[in-house]
This record gives sequence, structure tokens and C-alpha cells, in this order.
Amino acid sequence: MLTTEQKNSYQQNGYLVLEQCFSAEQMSELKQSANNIVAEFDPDSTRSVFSTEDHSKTRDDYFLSSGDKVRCFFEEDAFNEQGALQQDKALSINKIGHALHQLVPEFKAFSHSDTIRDIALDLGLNRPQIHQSMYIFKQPKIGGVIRWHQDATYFYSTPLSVVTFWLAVEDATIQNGCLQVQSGGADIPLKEQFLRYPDDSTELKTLHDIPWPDDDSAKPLEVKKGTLVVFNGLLPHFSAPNLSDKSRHAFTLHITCADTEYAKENWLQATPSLL
Ligand SMILES: O=C(O)CCC(=O)C(=O)O
Repeated sequence: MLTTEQKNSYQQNGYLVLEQCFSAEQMSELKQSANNIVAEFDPDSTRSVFSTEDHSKTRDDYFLSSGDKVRCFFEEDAFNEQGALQQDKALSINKIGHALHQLVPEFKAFSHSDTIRDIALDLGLNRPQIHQSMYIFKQPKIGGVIRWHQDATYFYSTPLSVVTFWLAVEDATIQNGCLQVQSGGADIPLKEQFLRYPDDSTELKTLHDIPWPDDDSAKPLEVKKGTLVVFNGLLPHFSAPNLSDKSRHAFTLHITCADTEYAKENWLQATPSLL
């Protein structure tokens, strides 16, 4: 599936962009499926927001018990001061997580496709297994920032093996908050580890003081819908807020190698799906 040149580029840069790897029809099907989940979601059933900004906040039970479920999380700016939604429900959801790959037929078929499996194997993931899936809306005007991070923070294993599969369901541009990665590749060791303790308290533990790259030095990945970006667990990346009037839907999978030891301190302990 991947050429030697693509594999070398991934090894060197820590990421690889596979342009329009999937069709517009496939993207429409995933988008429709995500929209159906939101249509069925009762917005009064939770007020759980997803934010990567406030580190003091411990994750709530709605989040911590979502590893084997399909749940909607709100954008931080979805509510007004009175706690009411400021816009339509469909424009208020930050993401759906975290077991779409197991529970929703369209996402299950996509996630377990030969294409995903072959790419995972080509990237060196022996016995690839999916731990998590997310549908990210990056809503117009209120789509929140995703701060600089490395995905191995959340999917720690010995040795590290997590690879993120990030699929553009819609065109991603600088204006609507595309993914931005450290240019020149991953060159800092793991900076943070997200720990879940037996009492279900959580901690984002800092492992060293090397700063994140400057936002200005990052490489924005402006990509067309159907493009798949794969990147390793040490690659620093972020996305800026979406201040535009266009959404930027994406679907992500976090895949590790089943031969590595997945940490029991990781927040998500749901049984992974072998590819
Ligand atoms: O889609 C985004 O804005 C960021 C996603 C991300 O950082 C991740 O999946 O690790």
C-alpha cells in the first residue's frame, strides 16, 4: 500500500499525508452517520464539555466511562451564561467519542477496512489494535483550540507505539482550524503523561521542561476531504480555534501495536479491536 518513499518520509518526519485516500462519497456517508448520532442525542442529558485548555479540571465520569460507548461532548462555548445552548444542537457538539469503531456500522466498516489495516502494518504496527475513535466537528465560530500535545500522552505503552489516523471528512484550512504539526518532525521526548488513578482521579503529569514549539513555526496541514494524515505518538501537534463560518469535520483512530504493553494507568481501558 505505502511506497518505500512514503515509509521513509513517515520515519523521518513523524507524519505522512495521504492525499484524497478516500472518496467524497465515503466522507458523506461518515458525516451523515455522525449527524444522525447528534440528531438522536438529548442535549439535556449532560453538560459535559471537551476542553484541552483547563488542566486543573479532572475529567468527569461521563468522559471517563465513555471508552466503550458513543457519547457527545459539547464545545466549551456552546452555552450562554444562563447555561442554555447558544445555537442549534447540531452546531454545539465538539466531538463524539470513543467507540464509534465498535458500535456504529459505518465507522466500524471504515475503521476495520483493509486500507486502514494495510497502512497500519506498513507503518510498522505489528498486530494493530484500535483503542479509540472520535468524530471531531470543529464547529464554525466556536470550534475550540486543541493545544499542543503528543498522543502518546494518552496512549502510553512500553515501548511507545501509538499512531494516530486523522481523516479529513471535510476540507481543512488554516481558516477553519486545520491540524498543525511540528515542522521537521518529532524531536522532543514525551512531555506529558495523562494518568488515571484507581479512585478515578486524573493527572496530567509533566515529564520534562522542554517547551512546545512556537505556534508560528508549526506546519499547517491544509488538506482536502478524504485525505488521511498519519502521525506517531511523539509528534507535537495542535489545532487553532475555528473562527470561520465553515466547520472542519475529522475522524480519528488511535492504534497501537498489540505486542507492546499498554499502560494500565491510561484513562481508556476498553478492550481494543484487533485489525
Ligand atoms: O482535529 C483536531 O483538531 C486535533 C485532533 C488531535 O489533536 C488528535 O486527535 O490528537
